Amino acid sequence: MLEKEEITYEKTILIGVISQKQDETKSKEYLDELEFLAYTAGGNVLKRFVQKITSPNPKTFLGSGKIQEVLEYVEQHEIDVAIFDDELSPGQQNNIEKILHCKIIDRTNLILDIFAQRAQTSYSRTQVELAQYEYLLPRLTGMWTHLERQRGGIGMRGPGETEIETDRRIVRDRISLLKKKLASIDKQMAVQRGNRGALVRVALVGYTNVGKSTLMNVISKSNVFAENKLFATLDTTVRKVVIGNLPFLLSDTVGFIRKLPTQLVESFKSTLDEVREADLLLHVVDISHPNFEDHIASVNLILDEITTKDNQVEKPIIMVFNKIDVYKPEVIEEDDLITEKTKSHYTLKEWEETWMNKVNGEAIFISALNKENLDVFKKMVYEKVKDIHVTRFPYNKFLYQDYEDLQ
Ligand SMILES: Nc1nc2c(ncn2[C@@H]2O[C@H](COP(=O)(O)OP(=O)(O)OP(=O)(O)O)[C@@H](O)[C@H]2O)c(=O)[nH]1
Ligand SMILES: [Mg+2]
Repeated sequence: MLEKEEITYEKTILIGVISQKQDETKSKEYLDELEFLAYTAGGNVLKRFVQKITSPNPKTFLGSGKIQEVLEYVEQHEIDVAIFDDELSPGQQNNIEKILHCKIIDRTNLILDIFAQRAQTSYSRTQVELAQYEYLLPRLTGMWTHLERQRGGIGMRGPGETEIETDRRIVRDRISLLKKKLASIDKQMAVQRGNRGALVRVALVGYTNVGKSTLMNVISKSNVFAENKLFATLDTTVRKVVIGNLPFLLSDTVGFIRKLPTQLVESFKSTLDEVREADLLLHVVDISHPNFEDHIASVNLILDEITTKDNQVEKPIIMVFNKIDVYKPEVIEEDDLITEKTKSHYTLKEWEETWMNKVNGEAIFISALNKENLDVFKKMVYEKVKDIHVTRFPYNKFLYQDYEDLQ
């Protein structure tokens, strides 16, 4: 009931808003991302609806005229699912469903659905299931028929409220069971992490689809699943990597996204422990993406959320700008005196200078796919890891030369 096994493309529409916080360009960017998410989940997007609003209608989110327009389209084209970019309250979701008679999904729901499709191991399945139940719990009012099949009709008699209460209890029981199951796996994982000894730990982090797994594969000769869809990776992979003669552990983990559902951050806590406990973070960025600066901000927000909780000292971070092979700035013709230069016209060199200054030189521009600049990247990682390594094994200091002397 909670997960879809195979992808059958469903007829989909997207619904977004233009508001004071979100102008037309932003709204378009968000819907582009939502469309990519929808596609990853198995949706074929036929149309987008956008409404200018100051505040959403508390009952139906959209205004009554707009929702009528959407309804006509849904009926004409036999739409299966309407996806809202914004979070809907349980009430709104219900009301809209009653009007449109198709599946109503919001962004959180969609992301949870993708995670459910992608979860391979019993560990990530448990994490996703927990997040799904936590999303479901406040939405149970009026949704009790949802659980009807599972219960095989027993307890279906009596007034609705009682049934909702029963459902709530079933869901709460399930949540506490899943939490217990996770806690026991977490313990095992913590032991495993402990067994890895004092090797320096490096974690790849970044927005989804930026090339973390691809980079992991090229520098560790491993074979992590990478593809051009969102959230290809859910489970963490850890590999021992040796650069020169210096060994360290490199982990590849789940990608981040704008407004990552809090339920997921919560239930993926131990997957994210890898990030929390890392000595060095490699923050991978897809510089060819028009919104890469927003992506950096979203990632930093999530990193703050998962790392500052334990009052940790700030970790060293290297900003890794990937996909330089497909980066193309917009060009202003020489005789064009009107177009103003914006960031979209920056050359790679200009971006490099900007970022080198912003992060004290801890930035590097590469292509993981074409293996461009990887040697400089390795040198940078080597030097950083070495600095951390020798604080941990001071007697080893003489072992590690400068990267150049190793060649
Ligand atoms: N052009 C180009 N494409 C790249 C580069 N690095 C990765 N890609 C492509 O980008 C897509 C996503 O790569 P992944 O390695 O799966 O990205 P990820 O960050 O692990 O993504 P998630 O696990 O989904 O969060 C794949 O289609 C890769 O082939 C690069 O340097 N240049
Ligand atoms: Mg990946």
